[in-house]
Amino acid sequence: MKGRLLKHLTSVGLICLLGVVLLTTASAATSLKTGLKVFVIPKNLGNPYFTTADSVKSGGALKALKELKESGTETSGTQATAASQIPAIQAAITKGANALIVSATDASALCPTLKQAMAKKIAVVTYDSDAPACRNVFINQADSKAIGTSEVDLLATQIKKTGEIAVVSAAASATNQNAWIGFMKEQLKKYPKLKLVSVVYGNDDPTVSTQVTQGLLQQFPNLKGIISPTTVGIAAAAAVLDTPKYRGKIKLTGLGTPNQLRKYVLDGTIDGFELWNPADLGYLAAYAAVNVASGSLTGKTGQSFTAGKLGKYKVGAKSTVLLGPPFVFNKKNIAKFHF
Ligand code: RAM
Repeated sequence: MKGRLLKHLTSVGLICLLGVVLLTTASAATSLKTGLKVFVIPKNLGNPYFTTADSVKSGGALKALKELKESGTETSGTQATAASQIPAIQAAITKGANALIVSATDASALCPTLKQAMAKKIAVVTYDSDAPACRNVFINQADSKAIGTSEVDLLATQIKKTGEIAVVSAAASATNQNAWIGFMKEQLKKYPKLKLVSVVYGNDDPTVSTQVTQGLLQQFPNLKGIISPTTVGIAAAAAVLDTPKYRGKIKLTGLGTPNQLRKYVLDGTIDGFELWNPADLGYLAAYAAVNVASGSLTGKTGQSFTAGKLGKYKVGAKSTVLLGPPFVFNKKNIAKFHF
């Protein structure tokens, strides 16, 4: 008798549990709208970093949008400039976008257009490079201070804390690079024998980045190190330094992708560089954008949301969500990474 009752109670319990599970899954799924038109707008098209951040194949933003049953489109200009990017944002608004996921080439130049979008109740999420005054939420790849500080520390160790150094950046208007360079300058105060002699801008364009790197080598014959906090810049600078004259003599570090820099790490042009997982950044941004467009996220500090396979994230200060810490790639680990 007791045994039967127990069996009965267990099955009732199981049925209840199943009900609860079904209910929670249903409510989690129905709280997000489907069929939304979401436009992913990187700084520029054709930059492998953004291809990884955005594409279905790598598991980036468009993959997340597919999972959520939204209609996702990647669009931008071919150059990493506001003039090239703004028409793509405007076109997305005209096409009836419900959400925009934007890496800002120039926060102040983009703001009027992004504000127009927000006035139309379009969710605006920035990722990678912020436009703080004109978006709902910013998905930050890594703590800006940690990026700036660690880049300086990496180079300082490589050149024994002494000598002239320079920065090869992206566009002069880029919010992300400018924030990182600001923290680099702070950190340099700890190294009195390191002298930052120049910051040059390659505009996330391979040709311009090559030219400005060559210019640095001519102008500063005693240069000991370069930091390039842009995947386009560091790849171009590495190609310039990959000759017997400079290889290993002028140290290069910064932010790059393993696929673009593998060769230079293996041949000794680069000792170590940093990045995060760009695909995870895009994926997280897409979940945030759909949550904002569905009304379940406003960007208030302390709110949280679930980003599919990445799990739960909390909104921090200034409506910012942090992906995680940067990661250092070197000869020992680069073989494991394929993006
Ligand atoms: C380039 C872009 C991007 C930046 C990376 C590190 O691809 O400038 O905005 O985050 O480098």
